[in-house]
Amino acid sequence: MNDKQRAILLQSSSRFPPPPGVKLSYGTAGFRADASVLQSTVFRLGILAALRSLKTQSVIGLMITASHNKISDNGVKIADPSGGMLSQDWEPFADALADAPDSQHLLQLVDDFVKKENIPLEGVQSAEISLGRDTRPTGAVAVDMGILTTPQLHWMVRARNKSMKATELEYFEQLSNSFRCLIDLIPQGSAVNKMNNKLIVDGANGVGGEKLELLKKILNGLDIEIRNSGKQGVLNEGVGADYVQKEKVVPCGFGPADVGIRCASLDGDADRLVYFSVLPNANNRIDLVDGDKILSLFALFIEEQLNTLNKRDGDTENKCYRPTLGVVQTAYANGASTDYLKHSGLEVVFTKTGVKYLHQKAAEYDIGIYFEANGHGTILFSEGFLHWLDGRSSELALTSKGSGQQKAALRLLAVSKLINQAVGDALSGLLLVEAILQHMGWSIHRWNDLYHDLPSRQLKVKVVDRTAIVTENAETVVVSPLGIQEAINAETARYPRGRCFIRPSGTEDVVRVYAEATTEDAADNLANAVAQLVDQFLGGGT
Ligand code: G16
Repeated sequence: MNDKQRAILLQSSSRFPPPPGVKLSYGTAGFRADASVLQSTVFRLGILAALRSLKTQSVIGLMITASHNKISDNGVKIADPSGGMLSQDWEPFADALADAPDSQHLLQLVDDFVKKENIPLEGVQSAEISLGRDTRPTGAVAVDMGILTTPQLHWMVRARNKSMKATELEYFEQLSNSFRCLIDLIPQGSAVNKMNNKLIVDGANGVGGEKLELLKKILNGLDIEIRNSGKQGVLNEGVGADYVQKEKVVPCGFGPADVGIRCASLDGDADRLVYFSVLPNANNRIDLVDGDKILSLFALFIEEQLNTLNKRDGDTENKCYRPTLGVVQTAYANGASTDYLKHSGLEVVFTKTGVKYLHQKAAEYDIGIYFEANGHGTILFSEGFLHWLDGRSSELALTSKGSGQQKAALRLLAVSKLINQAVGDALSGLLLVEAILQHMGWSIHRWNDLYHDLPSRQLKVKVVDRTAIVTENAETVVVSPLGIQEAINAETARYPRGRCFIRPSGTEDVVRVYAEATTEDAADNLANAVAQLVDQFLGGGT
């Protein structure tokens, strides 16, 4: 298994710990017990089903039933490729999986079994499981929504739980309608026609490019060319938002012919978005417009609308409502972006890396804008503010239709529908960026000039045990191992405007090093020096 597979297995299995003191066996016809103790078993048999499917390169069945047992029981069993019962020589593995005391043992078991059985985990062929259940109340309904971007699934779950229609068509319609609304609200005489309308999108050879092709068909007002949409090329290899942001070079399929054109890059599941422009005569180097700058653009636009909406113009004070507006970043945010946002009068707060932390923090505001530098982010609107905005907008439609205030209210409502309220979404983020650039009449260069990034460098260091690193203060200070933070501080102090931190990755078996300084050489040297410190304190891994 690779690091990502291990991390996913560890993280997901820790959500379904086995109940203490319960020992289960695959038995006569699968696992069977009181339904209340079966969660971890069903989860683990799902793993077995996937492995069996990969091993046999066939469809495998998973049936949730306790057959003739009483209603409070439930069970789970496998149907083999022939349609018959699970081959008996896999039953001991099923038992061992079910009884593994914790996630680490489970991981070890799976790892050993995959090696012993020579199961291809990295092949192009993915597992296919047919899932069935009987009528027991403890059987969950699984609806396979098919191939989707991660944010589409999050959007659908949210919509479904709000009793809204939640198909891909509704998702696309909501995005295209709210985008159209923002475009229609662009003030007459804005510099819109002066900007280059063409956008080229790198789809990371993943699902995002495929979905953008579909969305594009119902969009008006955008000239989008999609490359790396997965028909050729390998997912995330030399392409995609992570590659572009970390390496700061063009993705495959882009080159000197694209100089001057606005370009964007999605990641493999389309929850990250970065923009870039190809530099002339620069050996494939790019001007990166990262998540921090997307955040800055969004914050600027939202502030502009709030200011317009709250212009007094004879209104009584109680018609003005100043929502709380907060901006959430992580330690990876470029120092120049934080300075810019603070100088613009915005409240900036920091959390640990991970969308789950940023999202939670942003939800504390009426309008919370969060972005990681890597392009993960969105804008959250509180229900209370949206309710007020809806009312205010209807009122303005009666009293001052067509006024700047009414348009500002309509723009904010459109943003709340365009931008994915469930999770960061590269497709909806891209449409909002495009709408705002048209509104401002800005080229990518004008946008990029909002502030100038401090040069930065990110490195990965392999160590024996990355969990030995314990951090505090939104991952800016290492409290264990003792002494390493002092050593990092001493190194950082050698560079003007130097800033550096280390943290254990939560998705790969590495320690991440981030450094920034006033020149590229200084940022590189600082990152390299601190990477060596990590190596000294934590020992090189294999
Ligand atoms: C995930 C998380 C992001 C995080 C990234 C890197 O992204 O959703 O919030 O920034 O991993 O995390 P780490 O530095 O801990 O490895 P993705 O795009 O892989 O889902």
